[in-house]
Amino acid sequence: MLKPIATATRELIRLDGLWRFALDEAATPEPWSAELATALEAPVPASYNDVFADQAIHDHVGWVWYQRTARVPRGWAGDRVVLRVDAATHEGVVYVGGTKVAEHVGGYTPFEVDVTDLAPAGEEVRITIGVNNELTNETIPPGMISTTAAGKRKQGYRHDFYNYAGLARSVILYAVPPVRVADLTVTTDVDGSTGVIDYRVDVTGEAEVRVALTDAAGAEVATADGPSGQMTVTDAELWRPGRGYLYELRAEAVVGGEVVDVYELPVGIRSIRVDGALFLINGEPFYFRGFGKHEDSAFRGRGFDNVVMVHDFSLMDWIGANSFRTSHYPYAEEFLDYADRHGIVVIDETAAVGLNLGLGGGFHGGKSEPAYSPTMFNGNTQAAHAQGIRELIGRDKNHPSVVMWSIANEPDSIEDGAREYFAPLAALARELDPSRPITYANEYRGTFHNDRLADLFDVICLNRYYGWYIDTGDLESAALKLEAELRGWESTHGKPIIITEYGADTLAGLHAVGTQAWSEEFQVDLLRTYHEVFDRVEAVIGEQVWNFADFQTSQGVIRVDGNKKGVFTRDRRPKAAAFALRERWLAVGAADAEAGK
Ligand code: BDP
Repeated sequence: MLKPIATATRELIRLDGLWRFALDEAATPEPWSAELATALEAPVPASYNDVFADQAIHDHVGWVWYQRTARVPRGWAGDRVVLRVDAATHEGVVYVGGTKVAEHVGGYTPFEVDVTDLAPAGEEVRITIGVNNELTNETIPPGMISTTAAGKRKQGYRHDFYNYAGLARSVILYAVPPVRVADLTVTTDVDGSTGVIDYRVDVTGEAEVRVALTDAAGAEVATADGPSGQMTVTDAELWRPGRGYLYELRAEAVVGGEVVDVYELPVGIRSIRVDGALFLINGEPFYFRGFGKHEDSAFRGRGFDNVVMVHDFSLMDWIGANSFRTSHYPYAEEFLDYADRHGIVVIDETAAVGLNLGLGGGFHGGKSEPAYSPTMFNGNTQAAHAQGIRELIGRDKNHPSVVMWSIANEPDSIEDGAREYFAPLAALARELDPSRPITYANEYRGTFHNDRLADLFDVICLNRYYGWYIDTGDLESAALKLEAELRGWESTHGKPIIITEYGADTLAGLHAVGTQAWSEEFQVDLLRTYHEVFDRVEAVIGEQVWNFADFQTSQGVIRVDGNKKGVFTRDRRPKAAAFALRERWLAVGAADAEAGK
């Protein structure tokens, strides 16, 4: 799905700003049919939960309503007008005037609809968007709704981050020509010093297709005709980690010799391969240094904010990180655009987190029923998961920064049914994108002895908490168990291993001379202990600390105002571990640079 952009033939307006806002119970039965009667105004983009000083809004379970008017620009006459919602978490329904125009399930991927007939050029239209935050055993991520003793509806879930909801990303109205470029798919490879670009252009209507590639200085370096084909660039400037060189692919739809539509896509030429236990980018072994992150900040919840994003990338640069995982859902596409331009490597994850009854926030939970069963994670869950994979790949397939798809975080990988659930999903991801490796992030109960999924994937990603949830405070035992386990995975699978989570909750400002869980010194010691092991095990090709920053979770006895495993606090101040990581990562980065990587 193409990101809306402005070109010579396309225009867009963002409907960001303040929208009228009401909880469903405070609204009339058909809130779309008239002006929403409310005193509340909610910012878009933002999660609504932390914006108001109102516990009922913070804890709300169910539908909320956003509404505003927008004037369709006069100049759009003759164009198709499309309304796009970048994210409605977790389910959205859209009305233009009194007409329902779109419904969508899945809180972290965009949806759009042609509203030309209801939004004539020059007219003002009323747009109403309903957003529902409910999670069930058949949604991705899953959850469960109960009623409290006091009679209130309560949303439970098995993932360790707050269920922020609302319109967390932009809402966009845009104009495109009736005959147009509908989608573009680009994959690249490297052959010696030649860059190879395979492209496919899908067109709405009847048109010829012309394609041209320009370099960063604007010089045309290759052209092609036809809806699909190959272009080559001699002496190509490659997209590399740390240097996000981008060409631009310009796709034109041509009717009777006239260019009726133009779409421009940044293209990074690079190759990705897994070879034995190596992860190769442009034929060079790549070592992942970085974090599992969250879209999370004060007031905004999961709301997209350029300030927070640029600051986070700046801190990642400062600390020497070269990569991150979009744990545990697809992030705003702006993150990938930025990573493309700056050469940051991304593991792109679906929202499939919490498909596991044996875990809760990293803890071994009480488990009473099978995970993969008609009443728990069933065929409908799997269908929603498949749709999440389609939408993730559909949106992000052209980003050079994305080097691997992670199709789930910590699902149950050991029970009956796990393989039947995951094999078709792994096959689907491969079919949709044969050009990238796939993985899933494994939790500690799935060992190299009993895991039933690893062979379906290319890279083994492990989330491990020795010294924290297991053997708390005992780093000697942690090192022994970690090394034994990594060597086991290495010898049984012979695949690359990335530790996609390791870390310790740490209270900024708590210091201790001796070993003391929660202190800043302990976080430093735990990370160092893991690093010593990683450096001894050859198959380990990456370390991503959990987490970049402290983040909000649901309330619970193991969380104090959220998860504190951040290397930075929630307001992005460094804990001691930030300096320790910086020392290690800048040294490794410098060694890589010297070796020409
Ligand atoms: C892992 C989860 C992650 C949690 C982390 C933790 O993948 O989302 O936040 O544990 O407990 O199980 O900190």
